[in-house]
Amino acid sequence: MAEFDMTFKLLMFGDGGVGKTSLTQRYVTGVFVDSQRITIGVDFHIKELTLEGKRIKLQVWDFGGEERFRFLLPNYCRGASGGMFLYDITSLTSLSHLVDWMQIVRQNAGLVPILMVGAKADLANLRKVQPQEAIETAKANKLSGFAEVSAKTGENVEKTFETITRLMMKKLAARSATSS
Ligand code: G3D
Ligand code: MG
Repeated sequence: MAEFDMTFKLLMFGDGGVGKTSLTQRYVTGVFVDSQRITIGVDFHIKELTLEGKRIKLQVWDFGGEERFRFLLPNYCRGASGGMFLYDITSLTSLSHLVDWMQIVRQNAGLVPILMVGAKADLANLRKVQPQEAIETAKANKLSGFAEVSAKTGENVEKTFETITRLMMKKLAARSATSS
């Protein structure tokens, strides 16, 4: 049963501490792990899903967001089909770093679909970033969509990974159409 119709490489990127590892874990294993170790470099996970009748293998690449691991990023971006930029809804700084991250990702992965993802949506009482601000930033930087998620409660997690997968499928279909 190891037959897939498509394989996608999905990048999780954004500052250290915004919740990339927790979100990846929640999606891949279905649980929230309360205390995350710091990701060293990159972690790699596989999730299998079926969408629109297609069996899809999703490779989720979870980066260490720390400055000292940034030198690894260009290499890991190569061959990516899409990505999620994560910021923490309680940190304006984490949103403001979008441009730096996007520059590296665009340069090395090209014009692949990328979602703007506000993490830790359960911490609404500590909110510093309004959805509207993130949506405008996403538009200004040509991202493909926006969602808020909580790895802690599971809110919107599955749906958001499905959204990016559909966008990657669309992009792949468009590319096949122009090359044949
Ligand atoms: P990173 O991989 O982007 O560096 P992590 O981020 O997934 O390691 O998460 C950083 C911290 O934020 C962790 O707390 C983690 O538990 C917390 N966190 C992640 N996602 C959520 C969420 O959806 N809701 C809440 N409330 N917290 C979240 P620690 O205490 O381990 O530093
Ligand atoms: Mg991490």
